[in-house]
Amino acid sequence: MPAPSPEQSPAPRGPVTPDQISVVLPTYDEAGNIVPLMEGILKALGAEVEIIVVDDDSPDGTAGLVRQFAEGHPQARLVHRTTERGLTSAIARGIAESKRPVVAWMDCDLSMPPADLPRLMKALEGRDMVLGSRYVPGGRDVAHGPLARTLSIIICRLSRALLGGTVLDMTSGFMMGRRYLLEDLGLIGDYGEYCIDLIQRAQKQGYLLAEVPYLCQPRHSGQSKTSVGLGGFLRRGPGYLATVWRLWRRS
Ligand SMILES: Nc1nc2c(ncn2[C@@H]2O[C@H](COP(=O)(O)OP(=O)(O)O)[C@@H](O)[C@H]2O)c(=O)[nH]1
Ligand SMILES: [Mg+2]
Repeated sequence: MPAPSPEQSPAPRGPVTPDQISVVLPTYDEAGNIVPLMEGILKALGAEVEIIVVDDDSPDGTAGLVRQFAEGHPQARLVHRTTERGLTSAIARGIAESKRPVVAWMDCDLSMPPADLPRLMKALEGRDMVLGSRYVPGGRDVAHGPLARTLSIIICRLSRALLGGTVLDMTSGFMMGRRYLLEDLGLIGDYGEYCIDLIQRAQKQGYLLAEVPYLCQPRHSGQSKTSVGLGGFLRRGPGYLATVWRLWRRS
């Protein structure tokens, strides 16, 4: 389905307010991060926002902390999965659980500052999807070492060179999109690959995207689920390259 023209659906790209937004938080073992993150989201966007945590039965008790938090904060709710595992499917589940016209999602290790959400919300006016970017002017990655940063930049540059489009941070994962786009395109692929795939298909369909610079911080507490550096690249790299190849072949 081509991108909606302004006449077709009411205010498809109108200004966005927190009561229109659900923030989806995919968690696996984020007990040391999830409460400060939820507090940061409520501080940044106010009490009207909705928070949906999708936890895959984390052994560190993340789910229990969310339940406790939700008792005092009705904006927050937990989706506790015990038979499914995976970042992309957790985000897709959160989008399906939300009933609001705008859905945001972000990593839950405090590498993506909740204080930047209002800037994404502002940038969504006149657009269909926005993403936090490490690679536009003003953006930076201080979370990963030089090798991981270089490998990430290579993947992003290669994606853009082969797939076209204007987006620099093709593996952002810090996103805010309108429901019609998310329902039209859906999420395909594991881990960060879904991001390359979603951005490429959205641009190809004529949806309007924008990047908002942010400073990607080191993980606050707990372990990375992808392991950085060469190990992470060898584990995740082939999947990214296969996704770029698949999209390129189809483009
Ligand atoms: N629900 C769910 N979340 C996951 C899973 N794997 C990773 N995550 C979450 O995905 C986000 C990114 O993971 P992270 O370990 O920070 O990846 P890195 O930044 O690439 O090192 C974090 O919020 C994780 O808790 C999973 O299997 N299920
Ligand atoms: Mg991380």
